Amino acid sequence: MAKSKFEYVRCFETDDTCLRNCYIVVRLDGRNFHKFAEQHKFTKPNDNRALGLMTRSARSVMEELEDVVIAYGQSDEFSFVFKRSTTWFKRRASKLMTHVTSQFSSSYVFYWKEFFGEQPLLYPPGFDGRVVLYPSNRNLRDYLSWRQADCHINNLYNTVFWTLVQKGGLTTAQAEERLKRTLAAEKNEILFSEFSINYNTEALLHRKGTALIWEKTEETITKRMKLPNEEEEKDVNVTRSRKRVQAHHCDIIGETFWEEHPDILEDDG
Ligand code: DGT
Ligand code: MG
Ligand code: MG
Ligand code: MG
Ligand code: MG
Repeated sequence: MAKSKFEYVRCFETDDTCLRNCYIVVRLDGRNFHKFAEQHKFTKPNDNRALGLMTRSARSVMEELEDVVIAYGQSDEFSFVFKRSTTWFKRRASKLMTHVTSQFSSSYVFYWKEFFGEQPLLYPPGFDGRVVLYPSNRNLRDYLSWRQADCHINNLYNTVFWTLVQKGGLTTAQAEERLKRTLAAEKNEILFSEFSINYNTEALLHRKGTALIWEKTEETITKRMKLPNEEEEKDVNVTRSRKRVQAHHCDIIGETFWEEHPDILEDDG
């Protein structure tokens, strides 16, 4: 095809190919969700409808895009890890990041009703995205551990804070003052001694966040078909193995999760 004289403008595009062998992580985060949560009356400290919608949208990202091996989410954020050998979109950072973020954003709106029913979506939510590369399994696991530790720290704080307000009758200012410079052990102690709440038995979804991974499942379906040597069609059970996105609300910092799911990471080296 003949080139127009305008073709040279392509040369102004920057090369944002992600370094080979690295895991490509795209993390997205809700824009100004402090306000979004207020306006949509999210329950405090955790709103299961909102968390469910985040996870549903992340599932859509994994199902519609290629090569995401694990996704981890908490609060208004989700991280998507592309396998280190992916060649999807020639590893172009902007393509990967924008596809993840737009697929997630449109899904968030598309599935809103499934989680919030008749409560209307008051305005179009937005999400920012960023790309980070991790060259080793250790670095990638430390990244995911960092996000899960963040989930734990925030959830412990928010749980005590809102318990002091909702059950203890403190104002938000008083609760904030009460929690200033307290360590984790002291927060656990407030919950336990004043409200008989054992933090360690609080919902795993809230304490650990959500990890989505691909898992093989055996699926048995009934098919109507004609067998050889038989005249009539018959119902036959057929078992096939399918890969499905499964949600886990568990510790991903320690070894156990990774030992139980050895296919998520590729060997270093
Ligand atoms: P940003 O990300 O800089 O645009 O600003 P925000 O406001 O999104 O800040 P961020 O992402 O650091 O914090 C997430 C906010 O979302 C935080 O204010 C609490 C809110 N949020 C997230 N999940 C829930 C929930 O389940 N319930 C309630 N009530 N609020 C939530
Ligand atoms: Mg922020
Ligand atoms: Mg946010
Ligand atoms: Mg956030
Ligand atoms: Mg196009």
